[in-house]
Amino acid sequence: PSWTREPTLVAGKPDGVQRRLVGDVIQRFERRGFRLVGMKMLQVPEVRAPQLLCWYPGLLSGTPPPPLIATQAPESVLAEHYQDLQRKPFYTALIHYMSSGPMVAMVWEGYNVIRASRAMIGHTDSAEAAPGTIRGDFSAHISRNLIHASDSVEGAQREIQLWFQSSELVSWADAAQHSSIH
Ligand code: DGI
Repeated sequence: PSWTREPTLVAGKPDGVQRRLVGDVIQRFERRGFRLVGMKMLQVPEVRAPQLLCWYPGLLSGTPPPPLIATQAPESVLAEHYQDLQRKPFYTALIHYMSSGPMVAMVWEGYNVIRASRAMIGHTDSAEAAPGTIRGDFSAHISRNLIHASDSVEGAQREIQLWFQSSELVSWADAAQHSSIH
């Protein structure tokens, strides 16, 4: 099926907080009619990008270096969050950036919110992100793209469990549906 009601994880990344764009993100999701069921500000303990390139097998043949951060800090929530990217050349810089300042993590629910939020945030690469999307309106570089949103039902479940305790999520109904209004 192409529709779901599963909640999704959306996070204002450190540059989103620094640039005071979190409110705009929240407003876009609220106006779309989605329901905010969890939100918190947090900072992952800072992970420094290594300054020196050490020897590693494959250095001479040009093979990209192994992921230094992932092997050193497997307990890091970011290492788990970006587990699929640990072999990418930009991984270390990505973890460094994500731990460089506070973030705002949110859980949103609503009809097809996972797919809709991907459309709202826009393409990963700012240069490809359509005007009108969050990245297309505010981001100028792929490595500073302001916002995260889960990209699948399985990913959303995994990420919500990773970033939130179940006690931090609040289930609520629209007040207009309450028969007790008087
Ligand atoms: O789900 P997305 O954030 O849209 O994209 P993703 O899960 O493929 O990548 C996670 C983040 O990693 C992305 O938001 C920015 C960063 N990233 C992805 N591809 C590149 C990248 N950063 C750099 N510098 N270069 C890349 O090619």
